[in-house]
Amino acid sequence: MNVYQPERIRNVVLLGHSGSGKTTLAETMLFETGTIRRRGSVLKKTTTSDYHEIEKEKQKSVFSTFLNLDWRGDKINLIDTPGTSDYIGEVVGALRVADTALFIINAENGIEVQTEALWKYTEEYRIPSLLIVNKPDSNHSNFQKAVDMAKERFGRGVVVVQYPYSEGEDFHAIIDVLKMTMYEFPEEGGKPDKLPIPDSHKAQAELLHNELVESVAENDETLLDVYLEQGELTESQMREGLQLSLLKRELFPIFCNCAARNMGTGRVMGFIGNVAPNPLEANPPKDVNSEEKSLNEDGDPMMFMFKNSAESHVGDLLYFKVYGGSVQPGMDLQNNSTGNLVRLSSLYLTNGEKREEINQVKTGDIGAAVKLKDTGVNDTLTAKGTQVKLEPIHFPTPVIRTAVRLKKEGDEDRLGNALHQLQREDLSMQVEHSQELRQVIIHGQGKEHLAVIKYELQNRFDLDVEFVTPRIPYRETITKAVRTHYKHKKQSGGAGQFAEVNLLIEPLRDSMPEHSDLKVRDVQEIDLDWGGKLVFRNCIVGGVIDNRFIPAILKGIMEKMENGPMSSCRVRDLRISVFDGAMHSVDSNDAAFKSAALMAFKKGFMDAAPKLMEPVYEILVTVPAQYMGDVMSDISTRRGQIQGMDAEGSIQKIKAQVPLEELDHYATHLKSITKGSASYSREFSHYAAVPRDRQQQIINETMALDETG
Ligand SMILES: Nc1nc2c(ncn2[C@@H]2O[C@H](COP(=O)(O)OP(=O)(O)OP(=O)(O)O)[C@@H](O)[C@H]2O)c(=O)[nH]1
Ligand SMILES: [Mg+2]
Repeated sequence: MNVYQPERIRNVVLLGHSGSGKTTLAETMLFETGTIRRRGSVLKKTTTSDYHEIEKEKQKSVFSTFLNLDWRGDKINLIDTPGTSDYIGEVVGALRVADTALFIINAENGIEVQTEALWKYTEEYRIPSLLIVNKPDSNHSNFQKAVDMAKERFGRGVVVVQYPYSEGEDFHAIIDVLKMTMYEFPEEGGKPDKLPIPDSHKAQAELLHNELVESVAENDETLLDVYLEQGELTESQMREGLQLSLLKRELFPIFCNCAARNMGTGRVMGFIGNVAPNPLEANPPKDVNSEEKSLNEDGDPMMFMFKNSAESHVGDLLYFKVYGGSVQPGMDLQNNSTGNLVRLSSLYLTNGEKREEINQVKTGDIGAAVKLKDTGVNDTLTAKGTQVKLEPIHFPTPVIRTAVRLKKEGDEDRLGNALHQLQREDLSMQVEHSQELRQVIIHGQGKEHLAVIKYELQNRFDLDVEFVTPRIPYRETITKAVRTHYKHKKQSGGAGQFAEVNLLIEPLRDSMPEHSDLKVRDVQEIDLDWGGKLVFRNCIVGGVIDNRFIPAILKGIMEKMENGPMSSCRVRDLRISVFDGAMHSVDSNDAAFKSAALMAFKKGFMDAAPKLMEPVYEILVTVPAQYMGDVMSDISTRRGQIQGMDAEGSIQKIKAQVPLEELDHYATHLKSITKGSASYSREFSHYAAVPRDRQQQIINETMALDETG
């Protein structure tokens, strides 16, 4: 493989709803460019792109795959992404380094849900986008419907460049209204014959041609003048105009392809080479301060790590894009996340599973590296002394959680290591080792995402695991103030133990009453690790308890707060004042005061009308208007409270607060009641009292868990 100049590189990401034909199209492109000799298929599990076992099993993509091909001297780095929304983490990394997006639309269904969601990402990332309508050979193909839907959803910028001569089984030719040519394909696909547009299609082709030329002219004043004067634009003027309006996301050309029959990819690759931006022309990346960083091919080397896909026998395989200079094996670069120097060892170009070693990667190009010490996704590596850090990829926050249970004891360390590795590879998942809940909890993007994680744990890491319902981090607090007292006295043989403590325990509020009989000598405001506060006050007068025992008293209280008196849940939001007690000159010590305080607190807490609190999340549901009613009534059955609504075209946004307990299978349920068209995000909001009838039930459940462990 040659080393390419930035001008000859095109970084292209394939996007679209699952099943639209991205992997098939990628395979066809690899075949057409001679990169592979035999064209594999998704159904036969033989594509270059879906090479992971789980992808073969599911017959769909789960991971983003990096391919590279040469089309007439242009190097196309093609990234095939999964179209299932659960695997969005794989897509956002790819979007970060792509300079052009190719949306694949299934001609049977038009614009589908995930395609719309991905479109929003390309808007946000400002990625020039083309659309390819695929599967025109299907008996259910409806090209015009796909075009109409695209115009409706993505705006007037959508323009037809190609359309099928006929649809269904008979499909064999594409009419190109930019070149004003018909491409007719041999039965086995491949290189088409270029023919004049048949009379029966002339009027339609002329109409679309004029629409296209007008759209290009409209977006550029100089071209508009030429067009108005001459009534036409030359091929090079069209190219120039298309290039500009593509980059500015003013135009979104539509092509037609039949990936399965290998018809039409050549023209699309040609268009990418001629019109799509090279990395130097593309919208530049930003650094962590949101400043744009233009690419300097003659400058110092700079590379950004955007994906980690550990491969067997090599360990972490880190994919990178070069944003300045060029990088070579043996170079020492500075990792600006850690400050450490990192030596580059072997560098590769990849075509799915196949890796080819390369001795240089230039500005704008994408490669993969192994054995990079302490380096991971989102790190920027630069020449020594250069401090640039590119903006990290923002992975979506998880919407679903599960607890992992090992079926065999003794595998805990192996599980910990496996999850650590999986997390290095997938930043859209989060792992929480919850001491509080005594569970390892995995947070992910959906049921299928969690299923892939389970598959990896079982098959790649050989761990016998099951996924179980995660516990809820309830909290305990009190609703009234009490004074409590405990005397700890023990006589065992020689030395005894003695301590006596009086506490005032109050619910913590914004404005608290003062007590005329208490003299506050010292206040500690403690932010609890598990949220909420403890205000701890020393109100001892006359030295009835020595100052040196006060920390032991606090320790005793804190110990019980971590393991609440009512249901072993964490306790929060209290004000506790030590106001009296007694000590003994010989028998009092820290241990005695700690025990006395713990017991006093435990007893007082239970007398102070304790209550259980549950975590409440704020959710934001995005849903097409027609499902709005269903989603709202579902939220109310989940004890949810609607906070607000907002409309964005035909899409509604619902904000609500829902207890975590009610969100356990929400992601899956929401999809099922909206035919996959709704999505949601969530974030912790606050703790609220558990309904009375649930409280005792939860206490019984957690107590039972305590016994079984
Ligand atoms: N009739 C017809 N079927 C096609 C065409 N292209 C792809 N398919 C079929 O559509 C199905 C899905 O194709 P894929 O290439 O796996 O789709 P994808 O977009 O990669 O799907 P995800 O990986 O799930 O995102 C497969 O069964 C393909 O054989 C086409 O041009 N015509
Ligand atoms: Mg695929």
